[in-house]
Amino acid sequence: MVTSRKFSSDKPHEPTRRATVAVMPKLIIGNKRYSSWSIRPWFFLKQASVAFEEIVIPLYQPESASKIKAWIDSARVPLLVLDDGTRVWDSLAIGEAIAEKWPESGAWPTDFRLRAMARSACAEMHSGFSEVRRVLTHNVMRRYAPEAWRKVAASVEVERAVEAEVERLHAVLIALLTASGGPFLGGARFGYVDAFFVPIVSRFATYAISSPDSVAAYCARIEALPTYADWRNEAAAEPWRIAHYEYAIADRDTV
Ligand SMILES: N[C@@H](CCC(=O)N[C@@H](CS)C(=O)NCC(=O)O)C(=O)O
Repeated sequence: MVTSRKFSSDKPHEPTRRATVAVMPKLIIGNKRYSSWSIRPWFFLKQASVAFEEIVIPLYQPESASKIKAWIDSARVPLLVLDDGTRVWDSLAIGEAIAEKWPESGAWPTDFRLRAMARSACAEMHSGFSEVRRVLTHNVMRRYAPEAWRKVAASVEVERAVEAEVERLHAVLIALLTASGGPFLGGARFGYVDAFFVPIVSRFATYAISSPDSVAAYCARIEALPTYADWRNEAAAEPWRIAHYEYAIADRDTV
């Protein structure tokens, strides 16, 4: 089902698009290949079949910040612009706005305890895991050999820090799957918490991180979603390549 219309525009007030502005929310995002924060609301809205207009602003270019600032002073994506013009920035706040605006989307579990866990997991993801984010740079198209990431960790201390964060990620995912009974983190429906962990699923695939069986099965479930394939296909079609996110690790890079 087609749920979004795509524009690569950096002109928030272009008159010819006003008709669409009135009826559809807009999601302003960065490159699908690299922008892990952007993909969270994009993935959830797609899964929930909420129609939106998608505007991609290529990141890591001299004019990126000013292009985003034309939309929002934070100069960060993602940004959700609702049909009444309300602007919601930051992936976590966007999840809350989606839950309020589209209650039928099932953004959060209906059960209070599971909802609290889902929100806590998103908050922990949002404020933590800095070494995973820094060392295991996000690129949905790359595939490295197992353990190759250690070559970019630069020190044993950094390797240990990444390992500890990966262990914590495994524990969070197992706790949610156990409490909810799966198949998704909050239970039967794909929720915002699943979308929030999609970039972790992607990083585990990119760096061939080995996971406990239940986590590996969950990752396979997410990777099998048509939305995941759409994301990768659209990322592959993007023209922009940023060296910092495209490095080869010696001759073991399998891409
Ligand atoms: N805490 C923010 C982080 C957003 C963020 O850092 N986005 C990056 C892209 S993934 C960005 O907009 N960078 C702008 C730039 O590099 O110019 C969120 O959760 O939305």
